[in-house]
Amino acid sequence: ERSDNNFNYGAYHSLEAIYHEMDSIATDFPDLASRVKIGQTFEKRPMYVLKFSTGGGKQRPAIWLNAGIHSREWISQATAIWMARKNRLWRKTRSLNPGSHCIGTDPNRNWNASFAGKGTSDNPCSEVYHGPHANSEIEVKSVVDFIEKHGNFKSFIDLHSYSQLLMYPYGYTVKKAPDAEELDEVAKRAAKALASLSGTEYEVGPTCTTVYPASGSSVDWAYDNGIKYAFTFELRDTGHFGFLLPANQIIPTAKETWLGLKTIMEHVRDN
Ligand code: ING
Ligand code: ZN
Repeated sequence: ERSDNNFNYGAYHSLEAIYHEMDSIATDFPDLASRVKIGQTFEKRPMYVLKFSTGGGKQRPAIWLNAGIHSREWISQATAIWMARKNRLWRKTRSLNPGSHCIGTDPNRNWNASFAGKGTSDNPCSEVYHGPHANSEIEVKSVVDFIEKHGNFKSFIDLHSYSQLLMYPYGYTVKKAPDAEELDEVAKRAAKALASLSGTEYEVGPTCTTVYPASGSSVDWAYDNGIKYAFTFELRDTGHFGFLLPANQIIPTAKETWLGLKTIMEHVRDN
C-alpha cells in the first residue's frame, strides 16, 4: 500500500528524511524502484542508491544520476529526489489492492467483456491486472454508466500508443467478429487516409491477432453491447521513442490521425 508519509518537495530535508523518502518511493513502486545500500561515508553514514529497473538480465545499460557530491549544494539532492517521484511510465489506475502492496488495475482489462479471460492477470502486481470484478474501477464504471444512460452511441474509438496499428474486435478471442469484414474495410481506408499526409504507415486487423490476446477491453465491451464501430488506434511511433514520444510529434500525429478518424466518422454517419 501507498506510503503515508508527507514529504514536502518544496523544502530542504535532513539526510535521514531524504533516506526515508527514498524508502517510500521504493514502497510505492515495488515493481520499479528499490533502495540499495552501496557503502558508507567516512563518518559511517549509509550511502543509498535509488535503483529504477523493470528487471531483465543483469548489467543492463544503466544511467547514473549523482546528487549531493558537494553537501552544501542542497538544490542538487532536492532536485534528484523530486525527479525520482516523477514516475513517467505508469499504466494502471491508482486504486489500492487489499492484501497487496502493488497499486492499480489495468483499466483496459476491467470491462465486462470476457472479464478475467485470456491476456489478463489476477496478480495485482501485473501490468494487466483485471481488477477484483468488472467495472471495479471508478474510471471505467463512470464511462460505462454514461454510455449506457445515453443509449445511442454508434462508435467507440480508443486511442493508445504505441505501434501504429488500427484494430477492431475481438481482443478476447481469435474468433471473427460478425462485422469483421466491414470493420476491416473501414479501417483500411482510414489507415490509407492517415498515411496520405506524411507517409505514416499503420497496420490493420483484429486486436487478438494483430497485437495479443486481451480480455475485458473497452472496445470489446462496446462492440458486444451494440456499438458496432469499435476501433483502437495505437498511435506513433513503432518503438524508436515508444511511450516517450517527443512533444514535437504531437501536432503531426494529431493531424494525420484526424484524417483516419474522419474516414471512420463519415462511414458511421452514412451507415
Ligand atoms: N494497447 C492495448 C492494451 O490495452 C488493446 C491493446 C487494444 C487490447 C484493444 C485490447 C483491446 O493492451 C496498449 N498500448 O495499451
Ligand atoms: Zn494503452
